Amino acid sequence: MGWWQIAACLALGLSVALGQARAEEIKRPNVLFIAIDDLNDWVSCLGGHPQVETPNIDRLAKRGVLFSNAHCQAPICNPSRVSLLTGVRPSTSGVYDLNQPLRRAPALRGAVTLPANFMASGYHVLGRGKIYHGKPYADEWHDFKVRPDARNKQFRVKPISRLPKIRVRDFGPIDLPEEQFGDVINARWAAEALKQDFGKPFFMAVGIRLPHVPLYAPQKYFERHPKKGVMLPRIKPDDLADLPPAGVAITRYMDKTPLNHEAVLKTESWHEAVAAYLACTEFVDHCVGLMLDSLDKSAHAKNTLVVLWSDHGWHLGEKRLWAKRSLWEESTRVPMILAGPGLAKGRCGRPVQLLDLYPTLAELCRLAKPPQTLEGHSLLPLLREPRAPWPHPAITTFQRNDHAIRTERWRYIRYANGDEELYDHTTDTEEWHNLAGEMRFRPVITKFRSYLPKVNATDAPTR
Ligand SMILES: [Ca+2]
Ligand SMILES: [Ca+2]
Repeated sequence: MGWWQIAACLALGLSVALGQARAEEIKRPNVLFIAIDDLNDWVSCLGGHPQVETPNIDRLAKRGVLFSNAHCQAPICNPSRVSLLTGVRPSTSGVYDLNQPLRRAPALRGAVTLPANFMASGYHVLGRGKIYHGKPYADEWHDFKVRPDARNKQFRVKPISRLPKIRVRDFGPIDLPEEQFGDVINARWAAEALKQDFGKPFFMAVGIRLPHVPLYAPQKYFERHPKKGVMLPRIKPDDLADLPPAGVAITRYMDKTPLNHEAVLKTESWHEAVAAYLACTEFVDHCVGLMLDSLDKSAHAKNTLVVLWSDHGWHLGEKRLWAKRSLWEESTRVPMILAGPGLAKGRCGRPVQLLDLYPTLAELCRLAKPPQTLEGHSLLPLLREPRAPWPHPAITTFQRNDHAIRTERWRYIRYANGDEELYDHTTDTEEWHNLAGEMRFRPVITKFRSYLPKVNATDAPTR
């Protein structure tokens, strides 16, 4: 038995006792925790793209708090999810990239993850799909599978797009009934599971894989977006001219992969790629709807907190980038909604972080205090009053010592080599005009430098 299991057993024993005592005080809410992979702000309630229609995510937003200025802590799957699930920043854990498992990071030794904490705090903990990047830790769940129970056939498709043939970066409609898509299979599993009585509160996590590439969805979702009518994101032709060298370097990282901007232009695939992202996002919204419909009809309808989030955003040609791995708004801004009993309804523009979810759920569900320091802030003040004061910025870290700081007005970026960028969102929501070189903004930059994380941990071990 390793240190982790021993710690988990001790925590479990302790908090089972605590949990039983508390259960008698007041009923704790169930949690339906919906994780979406690579979904940027192209959902209708966030206004990121004028043609997208996401009625189910919108109706969830209407019955809770929609955080319209929410940001990931790392613009890549694994470090974003590790940060959310431990409540620890990438710059503290040293988990910056894909192949750094949570349990190999010395700074996370003994950390109790969010699902482990729910289990130790007396919840029934179950899930499907992608919650962690890679396999979940079996000892944190009563019932979990990454892969759908039924066989899904979407992974047998030959590449469709005109880009160099590689399935993992591909996009297009595939002629399969929706029942054979993994996300539908998992959403239907959740819809069924929500009909059950677990005899105690539950934490149910459902990870939806789309709109992660390959961007495959049933034909009917593509029919809504014929490529000729699709609107491309707005681009400033000389947008890169005012970037410092470290920023320019980031705009080149996709060049050696099949889905790069030159290849998209050369094969005239931009419209189709945007259409595919829109189609897949609307298909994701359909999956969210399957779960919400079932929840609404279930006995849990009035006592379930729904948390919806995406692990980071996605570029579709802005700053000639495809995918993520940048410190600009396209990569860091994420949909984040909390709706449930006793929470306010409204839109909140305060800068908040996925990192804030652990302390928020810990407070709302009265979880055990974990051994690690939670570096986010409970959102409860904003869940009660979305316009409440909020002094904290949102901080995103990309690799070691590259950080972005987002407030309501500004985005400040500082790379490890000292290069800086500054954008004023009151006049420049596209982040086209880098103001870092202008003398009049020196005081703003000086203030933002003081917000930078003080620790920049060395890289955690790889697998
Ligand atoms: Ca992702
Ligand atoms: Ca620019």
